[in-house]
Amino acid sequence: MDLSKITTDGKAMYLAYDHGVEHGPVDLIGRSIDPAYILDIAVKGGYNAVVLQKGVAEKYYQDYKDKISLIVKLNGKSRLVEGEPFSGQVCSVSEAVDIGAVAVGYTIYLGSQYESKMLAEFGRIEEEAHKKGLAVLAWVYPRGGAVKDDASPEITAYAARMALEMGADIAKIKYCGSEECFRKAVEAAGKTKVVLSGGAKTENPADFLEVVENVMKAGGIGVAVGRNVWQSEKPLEMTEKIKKIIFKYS
Ligand code: FBP
Repeated sequence: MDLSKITTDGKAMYLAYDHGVEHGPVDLIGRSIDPAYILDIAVKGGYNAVVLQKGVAEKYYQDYKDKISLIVKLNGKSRLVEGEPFSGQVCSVSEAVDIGAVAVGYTIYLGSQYESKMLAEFGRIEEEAHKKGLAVLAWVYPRGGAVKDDASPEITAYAARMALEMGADIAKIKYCGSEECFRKAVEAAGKTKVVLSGGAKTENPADFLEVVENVMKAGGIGVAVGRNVWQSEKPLEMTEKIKKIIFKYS
């Protein structure tokens, strides 16, 4: 799969903004409630792509379509539902193409009681997206009653491997605490590239930058970051710092 529309020199920096679905407006502090604010950061910051749900993409992306690539997230769930996590498809691949997407994303909750439904749905999406020439990103998050430690080295490598086995071009996984642990996940992902899923904003920005550094040293190709950038008072400064780390590994 040609990833040139969503990478630079094999490296990737994505601005994730699907939190309105996953977490609700509580995350969208201050100006970040406005999708145009985020799209401006994505363009000015030189991100490889922005990640949006279809509604925001339909209403806001058209003004930016010549300036930045779009990854449409095809499934989603709110944080309000209790019990085993399931995130069902809410947007088709064709709809994503019509909105202007060059890639699609889908979350698989590895270990959930509903894992098989998500894997089956992901499989259909992956087939159609690849036939249409779109790259496929798998958010693989270990979650549910069967998952005792969602950041253990073993489960993180399992998440990365699942992305490879399912045909994803890029695995978006959480940090497992060290460069060494992340390297094992990157190894497990084989030819599937690995990006870091940012996580909650750290109190000290340097802590997040250290994670990015470790991810790159471990062989990751970059980050899909949300809150650590757009919840920052200086999102473009933060972007520059992240970019410097990622692209020094080119
Ligand atoms: P952040 O960098 O803000 O963590 O964004 C990454 C992301 O995967 C988003 O795409 C998604 O909305 C959110 O995290 C989901 O996080 P979780 O399911 O862990 O609450």
